[in-house]
Amino acid sequence: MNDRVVVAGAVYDQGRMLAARRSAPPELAGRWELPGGKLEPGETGEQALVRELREELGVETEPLERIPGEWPLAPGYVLRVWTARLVSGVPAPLQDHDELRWLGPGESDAVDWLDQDRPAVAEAMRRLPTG
Ligand code: 523
Repeated sequence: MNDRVVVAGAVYDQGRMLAARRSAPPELAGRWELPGGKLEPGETGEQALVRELREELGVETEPLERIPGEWPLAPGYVLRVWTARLVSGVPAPLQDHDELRWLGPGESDAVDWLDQDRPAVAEAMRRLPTG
């Protein structure tokens, strides 16, 4: 049985990485994540990521690299994460989120990440481009 894939992006801009606070469902609300969502049939991971970030944040992004690994979510779902570059737009919490925050080097512990996002967040912060 194949797990369904949830994609998420570590979006970089000006030497910082974007964190998003979930507003739903109740058991996840208030926790912070790398924004993203479920892969739809026929999409590549990169295509799903670009679509989800457009829908949820109103921005255009370019995927950079996949962070190696895959993390279990609710039964039947796994999380895959890419780094991405902000191409245009200013991120806004249009869906699923009620707050956004840009984190610079050393600031990743400033927010309460979902447990399942933490390994990818740590690696994405290590890869944070300077400037
Ligand atoms: N996660 C998660 N971390 C993370 C994301 C993007 C998602 O743990 N960085 C979990 C949260 C949900 C599931 O993955 O249990 C689906 O994510 P969601 O709700 O953001 O996916 P959508 O937006 O595709 O969901 P629908 O609105 O239900 O289609």
